[in-house]
Amino acid sequence: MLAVLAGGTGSAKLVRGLVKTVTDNITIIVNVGDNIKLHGLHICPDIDTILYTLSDQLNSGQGWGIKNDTYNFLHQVSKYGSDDWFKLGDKDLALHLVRTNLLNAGWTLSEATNVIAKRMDIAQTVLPASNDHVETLIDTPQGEMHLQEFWVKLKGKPDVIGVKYVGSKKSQPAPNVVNTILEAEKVIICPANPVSSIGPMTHILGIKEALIRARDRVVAISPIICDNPVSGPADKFLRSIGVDVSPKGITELYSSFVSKMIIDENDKAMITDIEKIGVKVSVTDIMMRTEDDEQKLAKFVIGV
Ligand code: FO1
Repeated sequence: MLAVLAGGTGSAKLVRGLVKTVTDNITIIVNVGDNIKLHGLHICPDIDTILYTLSDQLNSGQGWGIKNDTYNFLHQVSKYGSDDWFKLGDKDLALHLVRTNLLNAGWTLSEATNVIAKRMDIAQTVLPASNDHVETLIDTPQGEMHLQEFWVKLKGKPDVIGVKYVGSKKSQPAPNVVNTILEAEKVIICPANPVSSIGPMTHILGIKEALIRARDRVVAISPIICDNPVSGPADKFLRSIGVDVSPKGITELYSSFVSKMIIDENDKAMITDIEKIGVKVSVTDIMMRTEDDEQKLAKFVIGV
């Protein structure tokens, strides 16, 4: 069994590559720090991106939401004065509604995710990192705000002073998260935002400890090429926590629980420097532009 630690868009590409070329025997442990309650609905963007990818419903161009969706609900609620900055499609809404009803009926997020994945005919296992409330807050000169407010509503424009994982210290890993990490042949950390996708998971008591115990089998793919994030605001977040925006900085951040790092060809001059940290480095083209790239990277990850 392969274990994969995933955020949203970038992670979903690698997950799709792994499923298409390597194995269906994958358990994907997904970030919950992005989750947000809007219009009374529990929305789990990273879990949903993974579910839509595995059920072939993802709007791949966008990297989130359902393909060919419409936005009638959103237009209508905005007429009545509700917020419409978070683009919830009509088809996407169905998932949030079903999940919210299950949670309101007393189901845990893992149980709700599991039943929804089955109803989508997904063969792989999708586990929320935690069933408890973990929320990523971004500290800016305008004050603290939810990650989605920073990224979607304010388009990632405010300066970032710091990042907080509210609830992480009181949270437990969801059932099967720790044993999945401990029992997997390989644990893959996707090229996801290290601060807002991987960070909320490694700050949950028990997850980092399990990764440290599994370190020899843990491999990460750098989310940074040269000094640029592959996507999203990773650079602002990393600077705010004092981490260098480079594959070397990511390796330093991950080195207690990662024994192998995959970096891009453009960064091969850094190999010796990174290996001094005590992490083995492999080099390939890590940019996933096409499904072919996703599959090539997936095969490479399995081979290191
Ligand atoms: N990202 C955006 O940039 N704009 C949106 O309006 C937006 C809506 C949205 C709705 C449902 C969903 O599951 C994801 C959505 N995302 C949107 C993606 C999301 O904000 C982030 O990219 C992830 O949370 C980061 O992994």
